[in-house]
Amino acid sequence: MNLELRPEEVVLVTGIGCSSKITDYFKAYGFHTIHGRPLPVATAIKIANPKLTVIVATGDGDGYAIGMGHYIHAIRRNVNITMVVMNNQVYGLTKGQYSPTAEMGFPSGTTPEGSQEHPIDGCALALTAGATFVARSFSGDMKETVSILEAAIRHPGFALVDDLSPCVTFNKVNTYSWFKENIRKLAKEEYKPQNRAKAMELLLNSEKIPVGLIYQAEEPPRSYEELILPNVEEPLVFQDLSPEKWDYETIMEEFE
Ligand SMILES: Cc1ncc(C[n+]2csc(CCOP(=O)(O)OP(=O)(O)O)c2C)c(N)n1
Ligand SMILES: [Mg+2]
Repeated sequence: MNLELRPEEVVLVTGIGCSSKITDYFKAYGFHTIHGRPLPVATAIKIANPKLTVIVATGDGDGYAIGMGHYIHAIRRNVNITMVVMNNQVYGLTKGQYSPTAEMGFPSGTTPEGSQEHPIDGCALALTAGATFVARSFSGDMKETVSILEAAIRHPGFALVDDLSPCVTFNKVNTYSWFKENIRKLAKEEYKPQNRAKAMELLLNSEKIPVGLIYQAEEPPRSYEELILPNVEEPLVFQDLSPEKWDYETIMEEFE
């Protein structure tokens, strides 16, 4: 990647899962949190020090099942972080139970006769919650994945990358060769990702799974930390937030 970021400028925040173990292999700050909770921790880190590049790495179970409440709300808050969901359509760490992205009919330990639940699409949910950057990558295409991750990290606002990452141990249906047959790489000449409604239509109506940049707002609004912090140029710890600086009279005028 060409981001020219030093390890001490980056924090990787993960939950629990095979995917979330990535903090152990990543040369930067890492916070391996608890199941489904990397987003609130990442939000707090970004607010405490907006100069840091904060990346959440998670799984489809961690991010879209137990973490789903945080998902929608972190997106609508538009915290300037990148979330990468390693979507293998199973709970890999706990030995292959079906997840919210598992296809209808998917056989697993907890669904021996096939899942009878409809899968969710993390990209479509992110679009409806107001995300200003939504992409889908395929881990079998390293070059494209790297370029999508780079664009996501550069994006000023919440960025989602749903990375199709086959689990070679517990998902014998959605394999690398299955994806090669079933994805459609978005060509820059034929698809323009600046329209939210068109992006939704693409996700809902494509026969094959669209892979690439699905939506990016041309003029993203100010991020959550820019809206709530007096100064995003230095960490909160160096800012003078002492009560004597507060202007009580102006604050009280609101309640008169
Ligand atoms: C509160 C809580 N509930 C359940 C678990 C058990 N558990 C650990 S990882 C996991 C699912 C992981 O799936 P995913 O996020 O898709 O990661 P993967 O291993 O597939 O990469 C579950 C249910 C837990 N650790 N904590
Ligand atoms: Mg998983």
